Amino acid sequence: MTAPAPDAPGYPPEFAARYRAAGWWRGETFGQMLRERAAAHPDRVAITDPAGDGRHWTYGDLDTRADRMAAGLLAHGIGKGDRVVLQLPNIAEFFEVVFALFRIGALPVFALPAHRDAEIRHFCAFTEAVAYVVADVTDGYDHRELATRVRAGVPTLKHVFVVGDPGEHTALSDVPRDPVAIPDEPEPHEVAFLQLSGGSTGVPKLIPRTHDDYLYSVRGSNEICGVDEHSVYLCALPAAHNFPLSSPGTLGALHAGARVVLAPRPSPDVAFPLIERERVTLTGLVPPLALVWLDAAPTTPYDLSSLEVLLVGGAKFSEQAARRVRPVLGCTLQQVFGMAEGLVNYTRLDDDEETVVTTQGRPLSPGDEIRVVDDQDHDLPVGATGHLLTRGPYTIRGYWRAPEHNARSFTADGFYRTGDVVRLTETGHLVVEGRAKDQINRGGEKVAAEEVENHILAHPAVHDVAVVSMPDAYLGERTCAYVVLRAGAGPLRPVEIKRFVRERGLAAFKVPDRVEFVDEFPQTGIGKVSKKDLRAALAATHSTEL
Ligand code: J2J
Repeated sequence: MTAPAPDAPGYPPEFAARYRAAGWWRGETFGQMLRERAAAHPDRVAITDPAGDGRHWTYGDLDTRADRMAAGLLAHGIGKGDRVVLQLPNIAEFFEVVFALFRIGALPVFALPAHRDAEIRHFCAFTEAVAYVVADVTDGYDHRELATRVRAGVPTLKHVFVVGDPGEHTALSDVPRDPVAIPDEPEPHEVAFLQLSGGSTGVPKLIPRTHDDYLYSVRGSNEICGVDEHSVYLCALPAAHNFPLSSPGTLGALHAGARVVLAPRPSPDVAFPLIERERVTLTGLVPPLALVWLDAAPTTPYDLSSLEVLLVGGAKFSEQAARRVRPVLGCTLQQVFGMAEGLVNYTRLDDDEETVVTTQGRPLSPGDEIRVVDDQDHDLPVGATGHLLTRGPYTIRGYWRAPEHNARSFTADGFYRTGDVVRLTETGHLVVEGRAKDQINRGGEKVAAEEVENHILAHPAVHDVAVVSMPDAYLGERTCAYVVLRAGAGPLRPVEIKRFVRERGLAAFKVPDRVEFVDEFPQTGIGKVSKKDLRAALAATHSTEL
């Protein structure tokens, strides 16, 4: 009898030994990290949350709150290995809950605020989550109602904790208890949380990250981005996303003993006053937001002079826009090409300007192994464009509970197939040239074509569908759904398809931006839909509209 596949494929022992010997994995957990920082400088502010009347939590406050929340969660029967789906906006409670879960060894599943019924139901059901944590109402949307619907269909889901007015659920503020000894503390090599993959398949895959590997990526990022105890990091993107969480992000800032400032929204009207008031020194943005900031900065009355570093990543930042960062914002640009699965590349603070504006950086770690290969997995010479494969001390060896998918997404010797098409320069920097995965990168928000296609296919009048990217001046790409209707199905308007998708409970950013009805798709030689031809048709017909 063969043993059941583990939930999370681990690092082979010889690699783990090498990563420890190199000092990359230090045998520390996130819970211990916060404990040490709180002991070293209890009165230093860790988190500034401008919501409401504004709150400043010191390292001592955060540590105590995490302990009390951990005790309360244990009292609710939540313990090591349990999954807890977390869907919170950028508020201080996010960190209170995350560190409490880290301490008891329960695994946060990092949902995004934009997710709706379809995604949340999947995360809760697939992970057999025991709890779901939400804020009452965000941006006019009532998450308590969503929680009620999800709970009705997911038998494992015993608790819904709500920040604010709990309605029929439990108020998060009622959970904390007097601290207790943690019965079974997590080990550094164990999985700390499940991050979401951008994905190219029917449902998003879950990414198991360990304390050891993630702490290394955070520490390494701090070194590269110059984060120290004097830094002030503005969290402008959704806190749960891998980029603002770890590159170097809020966890980097907390690791360095620095301060995190939470922006409820990333727009200049919210972020610029916060930069001035809190003397923010660095932040991370996706390219469309960076463009908005670049346009708003010249006329802003706010003083942005404290800003030293702007990280831009998540999607390709155009060279033209990259060149404007220093003159307009007066700070250093760092391009970051990262992925929740692991590998993160940064341009360095001392790279020359040409490298900073024309490349997406080089790997964080000397332990990152990079291969650029052709369609048959043969290595290509430096300078040639091909598929990026990677393996290293903070890149996963497999998705959570996905053995078949893992066999496709990883090589036999453990390299992750990123789905990105890149070119290496002589200096070891990477230039992202395109993508082989069936995904649309909508300004940093990833849309898996197959996921949206499956929802559209559920429409009774739809015979077939292909979702592809179309070029967009602001977002880089938007989504277009080509739809073939069933014979005899009445004429349909694009808005009806969009509404149908929205009503199935998909995040708004996945609703197709455009719907085109066609009689048939262009075919490849082997009878598959040619998405390449569909994309080319869109580029030809719509590029003049941009
Ligand atoms: C082109 N494509 C990029 C870039 C990511 C830091 C920064 C970003 C992410 C992230 C992250 C890109 N130029 N600069 O996790 O820690 C595309 C690639 C990549 C995918 C990963 C981090 N930066 N991309 O974006 O898991 O296609 O992580 O494989 O959301 O985004 O997406 P995600």
